[in-house]
Amino acid sequence: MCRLYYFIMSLLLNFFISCSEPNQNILVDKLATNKTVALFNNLKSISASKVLFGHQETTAYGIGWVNEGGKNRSDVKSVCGDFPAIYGWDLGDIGQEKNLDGVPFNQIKVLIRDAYDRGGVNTISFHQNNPVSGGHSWDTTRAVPHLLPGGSNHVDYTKRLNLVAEFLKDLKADDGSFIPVIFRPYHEHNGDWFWWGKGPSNEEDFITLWQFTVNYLKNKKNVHNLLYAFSPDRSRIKDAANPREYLYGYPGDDYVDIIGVDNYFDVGSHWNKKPLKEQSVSFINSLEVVVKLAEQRGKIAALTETGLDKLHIDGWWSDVILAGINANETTRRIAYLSVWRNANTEHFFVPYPEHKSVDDFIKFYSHPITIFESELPDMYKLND
Ligand code: BMA
Repeated sequence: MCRLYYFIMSLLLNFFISCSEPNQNILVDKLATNKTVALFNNLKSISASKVLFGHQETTAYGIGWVNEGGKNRSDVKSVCGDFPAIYGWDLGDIGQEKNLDGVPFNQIKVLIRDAYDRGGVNTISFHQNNPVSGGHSWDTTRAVPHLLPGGSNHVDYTKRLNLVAEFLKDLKADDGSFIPVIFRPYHEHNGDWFWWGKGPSNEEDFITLWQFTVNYLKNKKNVHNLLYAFSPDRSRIKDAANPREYLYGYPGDDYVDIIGVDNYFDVGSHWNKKPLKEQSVSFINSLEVVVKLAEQRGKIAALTETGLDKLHIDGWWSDVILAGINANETTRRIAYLSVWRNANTEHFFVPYPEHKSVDDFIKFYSHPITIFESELPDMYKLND
């Protein structure tokens, strides 16, 4: 009995010592750069009490303007005076001059670096063209098995990954170090709308593709500035409170740093026929589930995409999004939320000057739980 007691105590003690050891690299990439490890640690510690706000392609264009180089502008900054803390980008159409939304890749590199220099955090998604048909991401021609080792398009796929690696390794800070990036390559994979999704691909092949991609980037191409984010889509999860459904296609703890969810569905989407009050319960459930799944695995939880296109619900920032993330001790522990792009007046997710939701957005911005760029601590410093 006594020996068992000491055995259990020593196990517990070792567990607590290993948890408190500073700067342990528990990332997917054991060779991740110090700044990448620091970004993970800082996101984790900040998530205990704050939520970072993000916006897709925020400094590339907005309503009524397109950045052609020079001073950074952002609709977020125009309405609240601060940049978002998280900057979303996309590598769709890599190999061409501009990405799928018309932003030149060379400009994306500059804007990523500008964001980093100001202390912001960059995340990159990949609306990747269908490598088999040559169509866009939404072309569901069967592709995934052909990209795997031995498949007819495998070599082409590695060539595409070489372009991705080249892009990521071009992201250099003034001191010559690589700029860390949250990479989110195959998002919403439990939906059937992308060629890598459920239906066009089976789960096993999807997992093999994810694992191959991660191993190729880090082991073959020596890309060591990435945190890997996994993000199923809430609309294809029947029960928002059921953790098992979020893990469809989960490639394993060795392949994921950030467990997220894309949730437009519970925040006023026209696809969701339930009243907003009921949606809000599911929204809270979805945040609770990702926080728990992430914490059980030592990962970071995030609301990797959300938003209300055209912001047509009055008070949406306070009553829907803020109310959800600030609902309880658990929901507050998501590290960040990111909303989609401001393409034009028919497709936008943050207010622009004079839009009717500006005041409400400022309430969201001013709330103590939300963090914008100027409030960030040094996200790239290793603390001991
Ligand atoms: C979608 C829309 C499209 C865009 C795509 C990739 O949600 O915004 O217009 O091309 O994302 O950014």
